[in-house]
Order: sequence, then structure tokens, then C-alpha cells
Amino acid sequence: MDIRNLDGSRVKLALETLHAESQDFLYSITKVPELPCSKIYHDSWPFDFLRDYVSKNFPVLIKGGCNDWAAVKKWNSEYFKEHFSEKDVVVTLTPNGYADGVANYEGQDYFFLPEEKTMKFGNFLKTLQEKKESYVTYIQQQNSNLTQHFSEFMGDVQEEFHWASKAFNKKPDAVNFWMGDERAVTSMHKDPYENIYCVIDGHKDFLLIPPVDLPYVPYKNYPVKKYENVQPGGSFDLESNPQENNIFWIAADPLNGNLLEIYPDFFVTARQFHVRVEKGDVLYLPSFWFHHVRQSHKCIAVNYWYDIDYNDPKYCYYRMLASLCDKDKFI
Ligand SMILES: O=C(O)CCC(=O)C(=O)O
Repeated sequence: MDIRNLDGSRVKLALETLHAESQDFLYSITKVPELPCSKIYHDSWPFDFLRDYVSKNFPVLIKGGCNDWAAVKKWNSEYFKEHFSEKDVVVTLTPNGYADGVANYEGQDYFFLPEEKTMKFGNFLKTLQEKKESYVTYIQQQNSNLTQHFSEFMGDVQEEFHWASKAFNKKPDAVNFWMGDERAVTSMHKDPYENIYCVIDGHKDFLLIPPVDLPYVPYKNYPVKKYENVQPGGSFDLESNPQENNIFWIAADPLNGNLLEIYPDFFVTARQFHVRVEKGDVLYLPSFWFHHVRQSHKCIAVNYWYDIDYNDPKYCYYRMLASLCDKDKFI
């Protein structure tokens, strides 16, 4: 058959085949596999990790994978308050916990960027302690803020995961520090990074959807707004001219059950994996997996982003899938 004569029913059949085959051979289990941390001390672990998880683009939870770090033993609000109260930190502020997410404003949905404010670490910790209504703070910059802005913390964690660097054959591009309010939600999205995510204190709840389920993940075009002067109690201003005017973002919010009727494919057909990452655990979150994240109050985490290999056939295949679903601008 000439590719130029492909019709819509052929595309539909192809997508159904992808769902069925991946159900039988990949996603018949509904739980992210868990391994004891003893695995990562074997010489063969970088190879096993590459073979069993990276090459299959499949997540894995390593229980206690960073338990031996000084950070896990030391870091919590009290420790930071005692030692780093006067340190300047960049904090994102929102009235509802949705930084980089969709929210309704005066009857219309917008993609909201958070306000970013530099404050003393001690004052940030106070916002978490006080937990004022409609005032949600989160340290969540993803610009390697741990190595750039918290370099004095680096002695308590590893600069890289040697087994991961060996498997990916590169050093991490970014190492990020996260700490925040339990009301802060990271909305569903995906990244072109291999992600090694470590919880230092508290826990994080990840909802994961594999990249092959892109056909069932709805996107919409949203006008962008940016919060300014967010105050306890709910008042805020909006920046008049955010840098971007529009953004394509995922329209389904897993926390909003009312959307079930509008997006049944997302809620019913897409394969959803729920995984709680507890203190000392390490999650391998493969590139392009959709993820939605919530956390316990004052949760602290560190993650390592390794750039993907663009010369990997999986990448080309995801691009093709995105074109098939008319979502190619989103990859
Ligand atoms: O921890 C979070 O809130 C979000 C983490 C995330 O989206 C990421 O590491 O890519």
C-alpha cells in the first residue's frame, strides 16, 4: 500500500493495535515494580537497570535507594531553620497550589505561571508552618537549583547516581531541590528527560501514564497568565504581559472527577500507575512518561535529570505517534 493512500480507519486500527499489544506485553501489571536497595550495590546493576527498565522505558521504584545519604538523616524543616534561616531562596507562590497548571479565572480556563519571589529560607519555612489559606509556597525551580543555589547542600547528597550515569552514558543535566506545601500540585505533564527522583523527607504521590497512551491524553490551547503579589487570604494581581501568550497543555486534571464524562479515554482507557515514593526511596521515571505529582506537607526531594538520547528509535517512534494523533507540537 502507498503511504499516501492511508486513510483514517487505518490510523485508528494502528492506535488500537498499539494499545492492545502494549497491554499484553508491557502494561498487564498495574503496579510500578519495586526493588530492594541491595540491588543497586551489585556490579551488574547499571547493566540490569539499562536492560530491564531504561531500554523498555519502564519505571521502577528502588526502596531505600538513597537511605544512606546524609541528607536523608539530616534534612527537615527544623534542621534548615536552625542552619539556613538567613539564606535567600527562590519560592513560587500561587493562591491554589497550581503553579504551571490550568485554573479557572472569571469563568475561563488559563494556564497559570506562578509568582517567583526571593525570600529568606526561614520565612519560607514559616509559610509552611502557618499554612495560610489561599497562599501556597513551593521551592520548585527546575534549573539545577540544587547545584546552583544550594551548593552548600551538595555534600549531603550525591552529585550523580553513578549507576544511572553509567547506564545513560552521561552526567545529569540538572539536579533540582524541591520543598513545599501539601496543597502544591504538579499538573500532568511529561519531560524529555530520564528522571531519577529521590524523596529525602515525607512522601510524594506520583500518577504515571505511559507515553504510548498519548492518544488518550487530551491537550488544549490555553491563554497564559502569571500571578503577582500573591497574598495570604487569596488576593493576587496578574502580570499583564507574560512572555508566552498561549500554551498547549493537558486538559484533564486527574483530581477533577467531573471531567470523567468529557475525557473518558483519559480516565478509563489510559493506563494509570500510582506510586508513593517514601523517605529514602528512589524512583526511575522514564522520559516522556506523563506524571502528576502530590506531596506530604514539607516534603523534601532531589531529582536528577539526564538528557535523552535523540538518536534512540523510541524517540522517533514517539514523534511518529504524536503526528498520528495530531499532537506533534506537544513533544
Ligand atoms: O515533585 C514535583 O512536584 C514534580 C516533579 C517533576 O515534575 C519532575 O521531576 O519532572
